[in-house]
Amino acid sequence: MRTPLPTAALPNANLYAALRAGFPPDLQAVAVETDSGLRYSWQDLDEASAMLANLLDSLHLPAGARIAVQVEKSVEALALYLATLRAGLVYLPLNTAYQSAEMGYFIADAQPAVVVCSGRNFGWVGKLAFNAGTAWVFTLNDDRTGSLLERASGMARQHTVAASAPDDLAAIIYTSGTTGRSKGAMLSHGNLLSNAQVLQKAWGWRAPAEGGDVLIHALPIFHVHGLFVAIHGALLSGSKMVWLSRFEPKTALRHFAQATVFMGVPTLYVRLLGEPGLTANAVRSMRLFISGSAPMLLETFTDWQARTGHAILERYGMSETVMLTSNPYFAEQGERRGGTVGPALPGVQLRVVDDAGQPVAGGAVGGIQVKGPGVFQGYWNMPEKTAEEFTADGFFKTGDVGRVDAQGYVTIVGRSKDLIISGGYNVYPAEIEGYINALPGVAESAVVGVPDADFGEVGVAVVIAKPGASLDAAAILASLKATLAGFKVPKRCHVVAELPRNAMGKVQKNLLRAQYAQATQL
Ligand code: MLC
Ligand code: AMP
Repeated sequence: MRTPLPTAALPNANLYAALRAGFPPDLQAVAVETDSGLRYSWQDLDEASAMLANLLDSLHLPAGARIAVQVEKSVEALALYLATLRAGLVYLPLNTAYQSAEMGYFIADAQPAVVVCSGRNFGWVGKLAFNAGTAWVFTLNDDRTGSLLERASGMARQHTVAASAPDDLAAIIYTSGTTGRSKGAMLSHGNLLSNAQVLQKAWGWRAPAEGGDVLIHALPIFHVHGLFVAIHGALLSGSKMVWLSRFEPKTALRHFAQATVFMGVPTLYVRLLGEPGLTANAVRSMRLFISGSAPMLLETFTDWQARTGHAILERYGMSETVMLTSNPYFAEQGERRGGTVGPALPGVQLRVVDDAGQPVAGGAVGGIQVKGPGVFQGYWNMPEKTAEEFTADGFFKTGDVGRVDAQGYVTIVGRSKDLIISGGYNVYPAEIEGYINALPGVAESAVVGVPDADFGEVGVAVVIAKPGASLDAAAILASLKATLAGFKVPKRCHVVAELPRNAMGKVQKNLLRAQYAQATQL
């Protein structure tokens, strides 16, 4: 057996330590500029996160304690994320669209020691948290107010970064499940840092000494794309971020003139293409447009190229694995091919298997399985579910279906998991069906995804009434809207007499998808 090294001799694997090392020498330079005109220097980020980390330290939380955060996008929320890392605690971001039932589940499941919510939600979120045994509930608003900042204001501006091992948890990201129960993907400092370093190289992030990059950050900061891929990329390379509180195409377009990198889900590109001002001249300072989180239509890729002269770089990833593949950035590494997500990133092993789990030959279509340094530590509190999702030889089953060509380019052709990806948000039909089935008068329901020009895909609910009951489609949607995050609510609802079934009695969702693809609301 190897003799373990004394901890002091090991380099600190804490992600914040690596991000901090990427800050530029001039700490007075602007690190983040917001769409409301605020400017934060690198020193501001360092000090704000130190003060918040000192506040977290002062609570004497046990190792591995979760800090659950449901707040609007702000630079202070970014500082809270960094503070959680540097205090060695576990960050648990939650979509601001989640309502009481959804938040209740996450809080009960994750048992966070601290919950941070916006002041206007304190009444209901605080109640859920205190009932679940959470000791501390703070508020944080997007106008630099709230009890969290009040408490942190008295704290020291210096903080020693906690010592973390590569496998120590840094974050838990909840992803919905095919059974309707959300699962918390546990990501370690090592998972996140290794991926950030690979992407830094692959996408040619430029340090200030090399001319620097400016990232337009237009995504929400409660998912992997906006929180990890975008923020880590910018911080690790000491690049300025232009921080948009929400995506609005005209605002983003205006900022393209002073920026170099943009990241978006396909819907953002579709909406930008709707702007007549999107021209090659408008993006002349930009060097890289990245898309991911959902499939991008080839038409969007080619339209973008025609309008701007840029080939969008499409990459593929998951909450459970961080980024897995990327089209090449550097021309000498190959062309950027629309409709593909590029080859596996360095360090990622990616294989395509048939239904029996055997690797397919000759570029055939099958299930995508992956292994690599970004692959998560398992689902929070769900060891059986974790075991189910890994093969005996340690590959993670992504649930995505695709093929790999002779040059290693991966094309995603579908999903074996029953999942709708709408505007970059995942919606699991099983969860929505569960809520619909619980409504009075409903016998059964099926939710399917159909193509949508804006969101890529949207949900459609098909519902059967109990004998003698009469159902109103609009009322069903209204009930869902009162309960669930808005993006999960199907855009249309049809009340029908029966659902198509196969010989086994299983609902044939492919037939429903075809039937309702073009239908208008009933
Ligand atoms: C909002 N709505 C949506 C929706 N977003 N419906 C379906 N899908 C969505 N994505 C609802 C609203 O509740 C509202 O309902 C109505 O649609 C119109 O909203 P909107 O004003 O058009 O929406 P907007 O606020 O502009 O938001 C659209 C968006 C946003 C595309 C900007 O959805 C977004 O930021 N998406 C990015 C998601 C993301 O970051 N994903 C990364 C996941 S990480 P109503 O009824 O109130 O009118 C991941 C891993 C990886 O997947 O590889 O990156
Ligand atoms: P999430 O659970 O939110 O992390 O979503 C991960 C899923 O998003 C993946 O399993 C894919 O189905 C999908 N995804 C991410 N990037 C892409 C992409 N570039 N093209 C197609 N699907 C993608």
